[in-house]
Amino acid sequence: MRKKILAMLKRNKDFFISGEKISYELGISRSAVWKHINTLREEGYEIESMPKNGYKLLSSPDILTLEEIEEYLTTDFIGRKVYYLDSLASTNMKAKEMAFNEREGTIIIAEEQTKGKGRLGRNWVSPKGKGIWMSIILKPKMAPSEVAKLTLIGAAAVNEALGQIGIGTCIKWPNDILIQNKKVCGILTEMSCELNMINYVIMGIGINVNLDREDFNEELIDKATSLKIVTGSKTDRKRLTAMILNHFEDLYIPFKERGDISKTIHISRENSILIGREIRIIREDTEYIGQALDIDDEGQLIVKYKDGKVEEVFSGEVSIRGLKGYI
Ligand code: BTX
Repeated sequence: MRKKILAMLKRNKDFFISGEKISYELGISRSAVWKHINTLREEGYEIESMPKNGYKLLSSPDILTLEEIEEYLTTDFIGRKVYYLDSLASTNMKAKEMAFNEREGTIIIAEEQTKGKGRLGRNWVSPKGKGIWMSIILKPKMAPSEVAKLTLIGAAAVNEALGQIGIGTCIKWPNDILIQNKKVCGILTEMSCELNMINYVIMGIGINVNLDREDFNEELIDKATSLKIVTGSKTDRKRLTAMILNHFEDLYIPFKERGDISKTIHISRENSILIGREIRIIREDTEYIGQALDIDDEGQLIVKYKDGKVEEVFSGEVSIRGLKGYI
């Protein structure tokens, strides 16, 4: 019922809607309407009430529920079901617990993560209410070896969404988005599979939206940034969340249906921070130095080593760093 009242208020945004009308249309008493209005106020919705005119929605809280993001969503199935939680250890961990019973496209979003995960057991700083910390459950029917390409789709989607709101970014193949050489977004793709079949894939996306410098510790401040630090103002997390999901679905559908990843590869190449640069490739404990030449049509990084040998590097197996510290 709370949902229906909120939907009515949103439909009539900027106008008063009488308590009588709400109670009549939803078949509940005026006092029940009042109770729900108060619950909404406790959640942060600013609702004006006037004895003769009824209720008017003045503003909505900065939260990432489906109700808040759906007005910007243009997707068919990505993000059409949202689990929104105040705090979680990690949205990827939660998504893995739920994935078997959830349909493709369901997302888990948390306002904070207390044990946010990066790749290879690293951590991901995820303070409350300031970022977009979300995981998308995917169930593509393809060989497990294809999954690395999904990370590129995630990165391309974030790059496109940020471009749409006027923020230029670079993609550090395969899973980071950088602004001014600092990491603003990381992607962690995890999967459960049989020999030839994927059970599910979890695409975890973490974006530093409205984090302040103080949110990063000393170690991170030189290599991490946020949209707020870069632009000097707050970014609307709801709209950005929806835009990422919109772009993700646009890039994911051709890949899932026809194996077509060409648009993603184009975006990855055009915005690559690595192509043309000297890089360090870290494979297990060994470091190699080479030059990133290109990203091929399969999404692999083509590297030329000092001895002239050219190799295609598969994303799952390496970490990449700039020659002079972090890129
Ligand atoms: P990564 O292993 O490439 O990056 C992790 C490294 O990045 C850390 O070791 C640290 O140096 C640095 N780092 C930690 N937190 C931040 C931050 N907020 N901003 C910039 N740099 C940071 C990247 O792994 C993949 C991250 C995925 C995060 C999402 S959030 C939603 C989902 N749930 C979950 O637990 N993880 C994913």
